Amino acid sequence: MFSTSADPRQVVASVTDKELQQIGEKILAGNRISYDEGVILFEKASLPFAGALANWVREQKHGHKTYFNRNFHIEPTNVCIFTCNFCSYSKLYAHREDGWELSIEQMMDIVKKYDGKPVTEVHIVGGVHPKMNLYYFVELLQKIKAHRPDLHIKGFTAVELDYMIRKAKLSIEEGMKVLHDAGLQSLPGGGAEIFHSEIRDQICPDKVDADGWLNIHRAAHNLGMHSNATMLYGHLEQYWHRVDHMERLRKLQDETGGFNTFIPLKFRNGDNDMSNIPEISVIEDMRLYAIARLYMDNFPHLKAYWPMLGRQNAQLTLSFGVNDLDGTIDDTTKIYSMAGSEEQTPALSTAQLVSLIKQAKREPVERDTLYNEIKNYADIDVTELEVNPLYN
Ligand code: V47
Ligand code: SF4
Repeated sequence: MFSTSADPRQVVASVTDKELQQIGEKILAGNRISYDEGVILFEKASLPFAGALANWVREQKHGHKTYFNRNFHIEPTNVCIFTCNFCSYSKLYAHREDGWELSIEQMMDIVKKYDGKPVTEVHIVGGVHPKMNLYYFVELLQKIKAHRPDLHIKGFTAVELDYMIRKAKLSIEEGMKVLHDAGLQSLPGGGAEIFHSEIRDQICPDKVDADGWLNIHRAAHNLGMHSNATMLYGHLEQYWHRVDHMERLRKLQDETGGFNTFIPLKFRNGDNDMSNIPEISVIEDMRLYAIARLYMDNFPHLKAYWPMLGRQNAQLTLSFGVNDLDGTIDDTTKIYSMAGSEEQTPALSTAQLVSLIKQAKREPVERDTLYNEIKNYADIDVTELEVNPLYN
């Protein structure tokens, strides 16, 4: 139905660099590329080369399907005991009067705002508040589930989980079980940043380390939960740090199979302690998405988070391996607007998301958190959606 790309066989056959040609042939034969080959791709692959291959892989896996969901976020607090240098969002506990701290009742009011609306997921992520403990969130999870049992709860980064579980003096396995029993169904991918200590020690020295992050996701997968994984790129890291990060995730995925989606997050430099670092170019963004699609062969999905990239660049990623654009969000997150994203009030109606995907000549499919298909919009006229209040 749709096609945007060059024939990858021709692109590989005509490349003059022998190393790149061998890597391209390996990918076209369906074989996994190595760590060294990942680094070579970052060092040498042009955007058309990486893009043609990534688009081919994407179409092998998903055809033209591009997934999104109908979701909203709850950000319980932006008060945080940690001091990640890239964070534009958090306030230290000593300055908590400049931030927000939502009570269970206030968070339930947000959930109730969506009564009767066809959202399928609530995404709960915030700062690490020293007074919001595991049992506070157990109560929140139980209340959300009692109010709306069909709403899938995807919540808490490994950073928040590590702190609340350790503070409750439970093992990671015990803590995850308590939260799962209370209604937590999936984990978002945040807090991964860059795993390698050479970079992690410079950008977020005090929060959970790579092994801690991976252990929490392993424990969730062992309980039958699914999760996502992010990578914060485009700051101090070198190419090999990115490949090292992806390699650790790929290994865990080989072991558990519990990851749904890999989400590269572009570093935005607005109003944080790393504002002196320039943001990288859109060409480098697209190369990164393409190479991530080629490297993360056991991750079913690659997501571009549109509130962070902006709508137009998110559309562009659909030609470079991406097959998921997250959700409608409904202006319920502040993390990226505070870091300088173009999207100051991130909200898209279903009709807007569908037409954004159609403009990129892809097939919009609404999914739930676990990628069960809810509705395929390929043959639905966008103007029909615009007049139906259920899609606005
Ligand atoms: O871990 C913070 C990132 C993450 C900045 O799993 C920044 O579906 C760029 O994890 N520039 C939290 N990024 C958000 C997150 C997430 C978002 C959307 C979907 C999912 C999912 C997960 O936000 C943090 C950090 O990597 N972040 N500050 C910044 N200045
Ligand atoms: Fe806290 Fe998360 Fe910001 Fe780090 S990125 S300071 S853990 S809110």
